[in-house]
Amino acid sequence: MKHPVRLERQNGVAVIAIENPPVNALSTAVRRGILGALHAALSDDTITAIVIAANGKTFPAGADISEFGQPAQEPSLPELCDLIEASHKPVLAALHGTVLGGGLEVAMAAHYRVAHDQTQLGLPEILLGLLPGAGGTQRAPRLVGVDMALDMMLTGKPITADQAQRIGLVDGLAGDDLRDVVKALAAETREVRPTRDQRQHLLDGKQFMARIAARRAQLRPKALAENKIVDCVEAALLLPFDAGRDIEREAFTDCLASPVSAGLRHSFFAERRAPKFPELTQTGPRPVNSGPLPVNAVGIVGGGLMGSGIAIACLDAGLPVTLVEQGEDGVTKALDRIGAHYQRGVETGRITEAQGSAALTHLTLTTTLDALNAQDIIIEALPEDLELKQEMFRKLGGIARYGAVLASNTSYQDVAVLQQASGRPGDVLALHFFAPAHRMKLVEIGVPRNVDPQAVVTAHALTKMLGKMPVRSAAVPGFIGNQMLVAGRRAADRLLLDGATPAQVDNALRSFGFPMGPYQIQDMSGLDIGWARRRAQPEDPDPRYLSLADRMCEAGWFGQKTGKGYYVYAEGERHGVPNPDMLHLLAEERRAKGITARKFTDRQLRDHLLLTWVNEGARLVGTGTATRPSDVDAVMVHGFGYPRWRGGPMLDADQTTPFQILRRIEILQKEDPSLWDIAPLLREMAAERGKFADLNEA
Ligand code: 3H9
Repeated sequence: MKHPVRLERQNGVAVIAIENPPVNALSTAVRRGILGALHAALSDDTITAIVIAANGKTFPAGADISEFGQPAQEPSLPELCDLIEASHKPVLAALHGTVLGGGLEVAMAAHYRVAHDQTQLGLPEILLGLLPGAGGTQRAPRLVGVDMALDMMLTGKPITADQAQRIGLVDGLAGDDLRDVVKALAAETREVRPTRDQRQHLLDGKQFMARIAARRAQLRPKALAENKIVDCVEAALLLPFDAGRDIEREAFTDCLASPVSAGLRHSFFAERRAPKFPELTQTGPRPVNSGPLPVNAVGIVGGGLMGSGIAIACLDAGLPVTLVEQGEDGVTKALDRIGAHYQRGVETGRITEAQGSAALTHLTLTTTLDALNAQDIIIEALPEDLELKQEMFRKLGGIARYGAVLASNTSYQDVAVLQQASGRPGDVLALHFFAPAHRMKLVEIGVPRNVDPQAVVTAHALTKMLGKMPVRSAAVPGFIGNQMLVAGRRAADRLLLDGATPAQVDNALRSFGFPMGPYQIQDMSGLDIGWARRRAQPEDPDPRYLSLADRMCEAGWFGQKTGKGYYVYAEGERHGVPNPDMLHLLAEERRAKGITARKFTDRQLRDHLLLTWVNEGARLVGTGTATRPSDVDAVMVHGFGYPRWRGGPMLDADQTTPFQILRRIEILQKEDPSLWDIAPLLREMAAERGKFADLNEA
């Protein structure tokens, strides 16, 4: 492997150049390289000053997150930063790109900092449930003052180079000649300026403590990293530098060991792993008719909620959209819906009037399907009716240009049927947007057998252009997300049958960190949707099938839209109180099935659902529907509000161990055999004492 740090000497200046793509993370090899280069520069009498710089797109964007949790390797980043600061020769940092976390801590340990004018600088450790652990909590307040230091650490938001210069975080700015500018400056610099000795922001102790007290009062007592950050910054004032840094070290270790950090770090990598489709290593996107991008024009069929949302996502990305609706009425409704979205944006100040109008100029609404003869990709967003969709794919197969990708936004129809209907199976796949499509990041790409990999890469490229997170799923009905959802709902219904109430289940999941419970969500999206689907399918023969939702729909209770569902809603209210008539129906159904209601604790309810998701996730990975366990987690987090800081059910399974999970499911299986069909992969994992994480990189 190429050495990730090089030392160059020129005119008495030593340049320590870091090269560890993609983001120059401060891995063990990089830290060792910097240390070696530093020693060499310090012991070379011809060298009067040292520059730390990086090749590639950025100065280090932080410590190497993938090394966290592994045994610590020398030199640690805090030690390295201390050595840089203690250098008897001036050290200057040449900053560009995204100077984040440990990268900024290295820069703050240097004596002088010059940044390219487009640099972003930040301390985003909090987004990983951590705090700056390489002296950042001690050096930042000394350089920029208590308020700015706390802002950067508690929000994790980067600041611009201009701002950094204004607040004194960097000493100067440069353009593309950054490296030369810093080298020239270094050649003239003789004085060292350790940050630890800077005291101007610590002089007014009373004011400093008042700011600390104010911030502390705003924090939730349980927010570990946030509270530790404030403690450490307080220590920067009250204690000598080394003592403050020791406190920081301990706090960092505590945060690193916390489940919240484990969950957030897992999510960080899961989100970056999910878009890695095998097709991307095989081929590129389809050739386009004209235009510089992999997708230059989009067609959409159907302007309902989903179609309009997808159109908005495309328009926001600057893509021309041709949307086909049935009849003038359909066109008007779609235009109203999309127009209202931009109008709201203008009213709330999210966009300017000019931006709203500009987006709409890229929209063509028509009733003529033939208008879709030149687009690079056509997305069908019709109601979930297989015959309707089949008919549409038959037509699109004849209309779409040669090489166009035909995508269905179906949630649970069989894509193979649509492939066949189109007469061009290699062009057809599913693009399953989550609602509202213009806001939700997640898009499942349902990849059917015998689709052309180029079509998959084109669909993937579109999702990236829209700023979405694509997750690959085999094109089986329900993909990953809806299969997880259905499994969870079925398990939740069993809990109702056995004695829980919808409000109890909802509360249990909310206290776990979900924004809403499953029954609240069903009330919000409309109970009639699931009802229509169930009626189109053969009846569930399971004697323990809960027909409560069907009975409610028969009574005309569709949730919020009818004011009554699992909850009853006062006019215009989104929060309801449990529907007593629903509870009555539930009690009746239990009686009819001879079930005596029992009591559940929140924890039992939650565990039951978690075990269900793990089992279903293992099944989806085992059958190849999901590429890897962390994709299941990414879908749960970004599709269904599973708390991101918990990582997802598959991480949870690893933390509990698959072996323990299996034991617990086996106990539940004895009580309710028809609910639990144990996934073979879970059994394998348990037998091998393995972890799902082992499959993530495979
Ligand atoms: C820290 O520094 C702790 C210290 O205070 C104390 C230590 C004692 N490590 O996001 P992208 C990989 S905590 C390892 O797609 P972009 C990423 O996985 C750290 N890997 O690109 C991906 O890999 P792959 C504080 C990292 O251009 C590739 O780089 N720093 C790291 O959209 C490209 O990433 C942070 O929290 C890392 N630190 O965005 C910054 N960072 O290609 C975290 C990235 O195999 N990083 N990777 O999938 C970011 O915010 C964004 O990656 C960044 C680039 C803005 C830098």
